[in-house]
Amino acid sequence: MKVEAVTIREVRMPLKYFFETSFGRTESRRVLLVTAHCEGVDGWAECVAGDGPFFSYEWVETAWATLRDFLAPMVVGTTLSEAKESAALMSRVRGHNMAKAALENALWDADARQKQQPLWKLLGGTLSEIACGVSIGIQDSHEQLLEKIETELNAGYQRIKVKVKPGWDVEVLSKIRKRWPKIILSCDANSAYRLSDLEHLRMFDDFNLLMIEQPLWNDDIYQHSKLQRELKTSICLDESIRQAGDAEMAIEVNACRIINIKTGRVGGFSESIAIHDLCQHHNIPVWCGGMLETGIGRAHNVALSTLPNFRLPGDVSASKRYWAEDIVAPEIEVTPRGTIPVRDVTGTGYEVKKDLVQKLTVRAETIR
Ligand code: OSB
Ligand code: MG
Repeated sequence: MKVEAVTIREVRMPLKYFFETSFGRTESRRVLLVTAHCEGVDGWAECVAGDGPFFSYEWVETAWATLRDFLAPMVVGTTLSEAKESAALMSRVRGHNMAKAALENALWDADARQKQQPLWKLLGGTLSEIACGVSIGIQDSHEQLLEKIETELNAGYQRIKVKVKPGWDVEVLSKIRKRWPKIILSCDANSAYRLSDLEHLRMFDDFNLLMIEQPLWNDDIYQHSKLQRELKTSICLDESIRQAGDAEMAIEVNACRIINIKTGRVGGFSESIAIHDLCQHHNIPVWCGGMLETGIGRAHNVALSTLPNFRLPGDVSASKRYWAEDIVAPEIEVTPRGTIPVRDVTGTGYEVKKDLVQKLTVRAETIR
């Protein structure tokens, strides 16, 4: 498959509801989309970089510049027999995983379409239905949060994850547990605590949580290993795992018992698969994280979640929780038992609504 050109574009999409984490509130998204033009077939992917360097150092502008000036020129004009070969072509660029993932995954999408295969099969998936949970942000009041949880439980979601930070944690978790003693519940701190908060974090052990996600600093593994020794609750790492080597270290030093895989954070599907396989080998369950994706990134998350060690419900939920109108058809929908059945068709099974994307585009550049 020859990579003839790459288009990068930015679309703007307002979220239905704001999404707040310990690092800030998002009301509307600037989304960078990548299209790989390959001999009559277009592959699409979404870059998960946010509006600012808050989840990680990457944001829309660094991803745009890195794709335009370095990554796209490294693959345009080359001929690949498999999309994963693109990772080696881009490896001279250090970091910038979200930018790399967008281009690599657009090539996987194109590759699947060229080979007329479902993307999930090309990735090595085996599950025919994926398990879904929801991630619920910090709200203006406890009552609002409880109401949101109720809505999502009624919709059938299998696991509730709430965002926590100092001042929005123990009291909230205790109210949730009182009302729903049996649901599968977890929390995500997005690096809001320090090891010196140990005595406070011990209180989380009272709530029978499935996990506490990324309690400590965003690139730390060592201190998480000290914390995991002191807690009953399993730690799950998100931000700290940027490549398979990080997962290897985290497992070796017992810094976590669960790993969240986000293809954007780790640089694309090939590194996601490497981490998946490593975790499977060490009997560490993984689940697929989310980054408030449009249907394009969401469809990729569905495909990735079909690999066999995705044993816990992911943050892969329905389009309508985020968007008035999604940019793919059909939209991503979740069954009343909290699953997404995988579509057994070529590509992702979700087609990009090109006219709508065009209307939402604020800038685009093609690298030939
Ligand atoms: O840490 O998982 C996270 C959203 C933005 C940045 C970081 C995270 C999240 C989520 C959202 O939790 C999950 C979703 O897309 O539904
Ligand atoms: Mg997280």
